[in-house]
Amino acid sequence: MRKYCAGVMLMAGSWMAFGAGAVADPCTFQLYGTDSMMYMDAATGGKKVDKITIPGSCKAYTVHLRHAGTLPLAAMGHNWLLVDPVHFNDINSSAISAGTTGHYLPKDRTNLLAGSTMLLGGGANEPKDEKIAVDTSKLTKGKSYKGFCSFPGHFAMMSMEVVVQ
Ligand SMILES: [Cu+2]
Repeated sequence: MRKYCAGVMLMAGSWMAFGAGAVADPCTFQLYGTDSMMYMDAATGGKKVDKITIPGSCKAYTVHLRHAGTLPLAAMGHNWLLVDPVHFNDINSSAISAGTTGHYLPKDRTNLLAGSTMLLGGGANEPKDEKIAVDTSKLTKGKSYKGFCSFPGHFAMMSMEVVVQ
C-alpha cells in the first residue's frame, strides 16, 4: 500500500511538471462510479455523467473508470460497456446471466464496441480502477452510442450517451 501511494505521488508530481494550468488529456475521460449508483465526472468534481463526447481527433480514446466508493463489488460493483443501442438488451441480459463470478460481463464480446474486463468494487483488496480503450475507428461520427454499467439494475441510473464529434 505504501509503495502504491508513493507511485501515485510520483505520477502526480510528473503530471504537475507540465506546469500550472496543464490541460487534461482530451482523449481520456476520468469516470467515477459511486456508492450512490452513479457515474460522476472526476474532472468536474462530481457532476453526473449523461454524455461523453469524444473529439474526432482522438484516434484512441480511454475511459478511465474508477470505483470512488467503499461498498464491496458484490453490493455496488461497477463496470462500463459501450454498445450500439440496438445491441443493448442482448448484451445487458447476457452480462447479467454471467453473475458476479463472471463480472457481469457478456461471454460473447462480438457486439461490444468497448468494455471493462472486470467488475470494480470499493471493498478491501477489490480492483478499484481500469483503463478501458475505445477504438474510435469502430464508431461512426455523430451517431449515438450507449455506455452503461451492466451490474444488475444499474443501467437505469448508470447509462450515458457516447458520441464522436
Ligand atoms: Cu454499477
